[in-house]
Amino acid sequence: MKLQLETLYKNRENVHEHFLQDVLDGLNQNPKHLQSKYFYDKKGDALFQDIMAMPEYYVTRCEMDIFQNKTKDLATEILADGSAFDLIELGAGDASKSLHLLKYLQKTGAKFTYMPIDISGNILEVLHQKLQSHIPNLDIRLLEGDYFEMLQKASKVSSRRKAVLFLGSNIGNMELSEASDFCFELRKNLNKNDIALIGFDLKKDPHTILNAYNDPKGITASFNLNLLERINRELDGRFDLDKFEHFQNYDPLSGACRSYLVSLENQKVNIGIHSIDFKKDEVIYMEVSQKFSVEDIQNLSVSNGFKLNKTIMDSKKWFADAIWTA
Ligand code: AVJ
Repeated sequence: MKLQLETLYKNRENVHEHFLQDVLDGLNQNPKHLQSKYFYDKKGDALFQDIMAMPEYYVTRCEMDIFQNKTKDLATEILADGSAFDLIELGAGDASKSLHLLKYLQKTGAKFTYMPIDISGNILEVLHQKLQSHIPNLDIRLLEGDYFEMLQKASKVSSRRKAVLFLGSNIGNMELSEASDFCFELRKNLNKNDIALIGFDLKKDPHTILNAYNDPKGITASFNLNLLERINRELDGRFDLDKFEHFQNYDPLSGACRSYLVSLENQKVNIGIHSIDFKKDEVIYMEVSQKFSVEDIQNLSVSNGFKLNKTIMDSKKWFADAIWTA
């Protein structure tokens, strides 16, 4: 296996500075806000694994159903005219879904390089090990960093046709306007006939959705609270975790499923030399997990210059992988 690790973050100091600045900016806003991209440190990665194993969290299983049972449909779209290509995965994580696609593509004899991009170097290491044992002859190039910076990097090192995967309803973690901006930016980074394959969690029974983010064991709560712990660990924060409580909400009209941490009392929290005031019942808005209708998906593609090729759903029709052509 050929392997190269590209990273923007050779300089760890730099990462730390960004994290601190984003945290302070977010907590000085009204309403207070923390960015969910910071959930994924080592402990956050592990907690997300626990979330995916919960019976209530259907999202991963539904998309897995597509990747296991509709692999051929996915591959046909990606192989397109049969020319060599780069298969770029944004936010690859442990790539447990794409593994099925990679194996299938490998078997067809297709000529391609797999380029997983993830913000977590830690998870890329795990992924590297896994790919080595599962698909020995896979051409792979790991890219650690932000999506578009790494997408541009990918374009610099190769001029082949691109197929970009953005799975797992990761697009749902953006506000709708941000998701649209993201699609526009993605389109700008692609050439005509390149492909985007994007995973969307679909609007469905509101109870089913709320339960997936409001589990009785409190795993999702720990996942949220871990960001405060991370601030304590990495930024010399003094959050008392017992003084914040997870609150989840799903609005079936907008499709927004949002998580918050509620301050249980008036309190002042120090972060290094800085200090932030919280009123009792004041919330920190943590994350949106946006749900889409098939029509929402169509609008998103067309309004950002893509052609909607095909939408592939799981057997329950709870999740959709949309394939767009630039
Ligand atoms: C990683 C974005 C797919 O929003 O469903 C799971 C993250 N947050 N439970 C999602 C998450 C709380 C997850 N994604």
